[in-house]
Amino acid sequence: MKQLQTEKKPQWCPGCTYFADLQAIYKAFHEMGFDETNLVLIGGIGCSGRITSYINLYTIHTLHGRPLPVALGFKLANPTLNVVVVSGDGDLLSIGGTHFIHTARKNIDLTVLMFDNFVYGLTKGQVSPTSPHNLVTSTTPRGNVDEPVNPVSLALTSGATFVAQTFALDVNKTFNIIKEAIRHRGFSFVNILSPCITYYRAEDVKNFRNKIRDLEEQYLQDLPRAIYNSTSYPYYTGVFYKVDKPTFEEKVLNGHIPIKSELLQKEKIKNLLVGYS
Ligand SMILES: Cc1ncc(C[n+]2csc(CCOP(=O)(O)OP(=O)(O)O)c2C)c(N)n1
Ligand code: SF4
Repeated sequence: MKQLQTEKKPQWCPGCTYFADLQAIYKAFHEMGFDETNLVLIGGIGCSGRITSYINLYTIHTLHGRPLPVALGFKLANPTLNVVVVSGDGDLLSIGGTHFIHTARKNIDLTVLMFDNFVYGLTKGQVSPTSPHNLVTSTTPRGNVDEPVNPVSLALTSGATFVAQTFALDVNKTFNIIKEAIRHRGFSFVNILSPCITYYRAEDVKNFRNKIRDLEEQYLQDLPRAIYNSTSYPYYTGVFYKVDKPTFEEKVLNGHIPIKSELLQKEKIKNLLVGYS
């Protein structure tokens, strides 16, 4: 697993829940045998997107809100690649919100791991689309007047074919769900509840475990039931929905691989990148 770690020390606040998310990702990538030839990791902009600097694979730190179009480009150029996106609730549901809906709707074979910390962390705690109603933030000093977006409901109603939710500090559960999400053929979304310990109400973070309960779902193909479960509070963690449907790239590429297979060899990829470092 050490080989997956870069020399950079994560620039996150001490005790940030993202450290737990990163551990789960390291474990999943290690167990699934990912290296430079079979996985690309795309990050958005935010504390969450910084993860691209901490994983020793080919990664791209994109523009704010745009990790999904970049991921789509990779997947269409080379559908044999595993393409994983990691970003925050602001990046994916605010500035990148329409990309989220349309990428899910097209059932593109990507895995999106959203670090849901309920605020904009990097820019110092502004309100985000998942901030709870009444939350006091730097931009809502008298409390958030809006109702939050429910990321699990949004993914389900947008057409995602694998939808799950976990809690950052349950590293093993997150690890297992990440593996399942990556193995799923189609758009998979995992909302990792990762409260920001610096800008989210501190008492909430300490008590967060009381706000979750396990979802022992047996009816994974029942969309109305999954949507109903997604609205429950305390939050359910587990897999809400999982169905098999043709992916966008299967439909448009019909088995054609635009990038020739010899380019997938490790040494050749390295040669290709000489000059771009
Ligand atoms: C086009 C553009 N608008 C705004 C910003 C400033 N900005 C950087 S990160 C960010 C929000 C980050 O919040 P989130 O996606 O929830 O990630 P977190 O830092 O909480 O992990 C914003 C507004 C930017 N970099 N680019
Ligand atoms: S601001 Fe919040 S999300 Fe960002 S590193 Fe600090 S604790 Fe983590």
